[in-house]
Amino acid sequence: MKKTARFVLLLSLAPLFAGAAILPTPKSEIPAGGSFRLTADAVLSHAPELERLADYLCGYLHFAEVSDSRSADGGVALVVDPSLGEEAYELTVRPDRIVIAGGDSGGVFNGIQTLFELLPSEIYAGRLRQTEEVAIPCVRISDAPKFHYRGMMLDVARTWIGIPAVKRYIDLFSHHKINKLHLHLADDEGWRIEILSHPELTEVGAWRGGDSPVQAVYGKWDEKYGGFFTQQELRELIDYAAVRNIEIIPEIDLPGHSRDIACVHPEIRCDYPHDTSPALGYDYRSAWCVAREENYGLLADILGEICRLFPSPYIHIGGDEVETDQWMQCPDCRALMRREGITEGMQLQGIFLSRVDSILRANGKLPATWNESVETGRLRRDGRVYGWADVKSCLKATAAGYETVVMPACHFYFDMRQTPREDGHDWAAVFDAEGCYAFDFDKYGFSADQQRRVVGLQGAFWSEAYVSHHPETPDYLDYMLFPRLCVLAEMAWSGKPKPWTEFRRELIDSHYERLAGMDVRFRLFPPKLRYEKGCFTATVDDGSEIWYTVDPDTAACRYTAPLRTDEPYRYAFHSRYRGARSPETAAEARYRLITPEVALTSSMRESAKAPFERVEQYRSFAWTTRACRSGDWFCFTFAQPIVCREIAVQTGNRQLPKAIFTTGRVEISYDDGIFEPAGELEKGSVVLRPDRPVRALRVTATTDGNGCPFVTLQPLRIKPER
Ligand code: TNX
Repeated sequence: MKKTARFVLLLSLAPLFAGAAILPTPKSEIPAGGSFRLTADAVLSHAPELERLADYLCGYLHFAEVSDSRSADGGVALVVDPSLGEEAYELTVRPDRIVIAGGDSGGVFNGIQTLFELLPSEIYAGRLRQTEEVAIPCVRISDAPKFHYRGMMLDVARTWIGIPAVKRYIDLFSHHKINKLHLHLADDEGWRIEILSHPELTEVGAWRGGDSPVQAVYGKWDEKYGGFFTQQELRELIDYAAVRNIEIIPEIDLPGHSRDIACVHPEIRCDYPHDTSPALGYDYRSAWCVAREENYGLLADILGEICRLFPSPYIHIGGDEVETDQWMQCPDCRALMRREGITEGMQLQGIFLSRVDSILRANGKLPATWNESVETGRLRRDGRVYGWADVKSCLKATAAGYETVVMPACHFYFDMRQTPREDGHDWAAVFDAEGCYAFDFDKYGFSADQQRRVVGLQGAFWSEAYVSHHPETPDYLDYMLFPRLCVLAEMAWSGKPKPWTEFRRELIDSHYERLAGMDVRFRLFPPKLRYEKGCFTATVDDGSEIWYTVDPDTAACRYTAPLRTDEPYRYAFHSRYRGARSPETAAEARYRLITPEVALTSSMRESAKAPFERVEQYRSFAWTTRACRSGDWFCFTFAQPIVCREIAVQTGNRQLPKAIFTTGRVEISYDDGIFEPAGELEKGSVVLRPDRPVRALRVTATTDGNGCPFVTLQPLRIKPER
């Protein structure tokens, strides 16, 4: 009886892992005959120095015994063989035992991850209890990484991402053999690391909105929003990551992106009479004054503590997107420029960089910086460059001889949206997993010499839009990261040995199951649609379920057969597989917009750079010259009353609730010229479904200020009646 049950179980597990593709692709994989039977009686033996990895493995698999002496038959052995090299490993599954030999402990860790991929995906939740034995087909896998820097950046500054979530991502990244976590710890909207000598940086600067001197920028106006890591928590996090072969590289973004610390320490800004009236008295400037000598004392305190806390040899000091006009208006900076015989803001940034560089070196560390530092001409040869802006910046940094982390936004910024109508930024590109895979050193013309300067690849998630997506739940972040991170891992670990179609197939057939086992709410590729002769057909090639909705706000139904309709714009489709979901997809007709003639008036003045006519002509957004006060308004008046099924009104930026009417009400005037309440703004926008022809539409602010020196307004998005 028992035998039969075991036989059935083996059969049902077999298709899960027999022949499953390993991701990232190993260098060599040689199948052998037979299989190893993993049972609850298995023994784990490990080299004495691998005790912590043995503990780690015991968190996932049950062993009857763990020993740090010689390996025994019928078990798993973890050994170190330095001849294999850094991070490399050999995983041998034989009928009598499994041996994971690593060049170092990182190599053993990587081998363990590959072993996990040979097991049913319950392993990731620690739910694989070998009460029934699991058969692992015999194989010999020899593997080593292409790059020793395989990184992921998380911006915990704009949206606070706390310890439990960061630990979860460390686990998820490490399952993909990612070995660096770049933590963006300070930016305009938040300071996230305790500094013992300056407790005010977190007491005050870790919070924004409400009564904080740091104003909310991305919504959450009244709520005091934030959080920070204590040094003790970070020590534990560094250790947690180290066990998982991940090094944490901290970043404090300097000398720009510093509005938060400048709100706590206003004296670090340039000293000149600055007009704060456009932001209703709020000092929106975000750069450190280069000429103020005391600033370097404060920086020595801050960076000194960071250098002592983090074992990483590099400390990232930012350097991106500095608004140098502040320096140009500062008498002290100008005097410094005269003394130094320089004329450009970038050169001033170079002076700042040199000063911070000296602080780091005095603490035994080297600087890591964004690609702008190459332009300053002051980055020393042993500094590390992170090429973010575009591919060109990576080409330039490597040509200049810098060790470079390649992460151009157009392939590696996972805050970019994945198709045009999904959430996320689009300033660099709109790309999904395939777009990430399209990055190619040869195609972009990196010479052999330049490629030698590449230390590795990195993905990034910037979080200014995340704050408005329920950051308490991981759905949005999971969706933005996966499966793009799987692609990053493939490229950084193995190069790109397969064509996209083959890799995509393996991702779906072998890795979706694992991602679901890790409880990742990842993004599926959307269903393909065909609308022909009044009939909608939807198909997927990943085994997921197809669902559809009719009209907005209706419950989803399971799609089982083609749908007959002559109103295709009413239908939207998506697919689901366990916790994963595809974006919505629909016939173009659903998204068609009309652009009736309209005039825009406002209680606020337009800025010459982005005048109101852009919005009237449905071209792009407009800017005002100051933030709004309660009572400020925009009014759209149509040349003819318009008939439509939907009007979307949006103050602020697209996909990012910044420069909005923090709160506001919307009124519509129909044919009688009287304005009637039609809705309230939420995060600066609202969708209206008027039931009569609309003559005019008015949006009125009900809160003073928005944390910016201006308001932006998007063109109306109007959908035809049908
Ligand atoms: C540019 S990347 C930035 C970030 C933004 C990001 C949004 C970089 C070094 N600077 O401050 O969050 O774009 O994609």
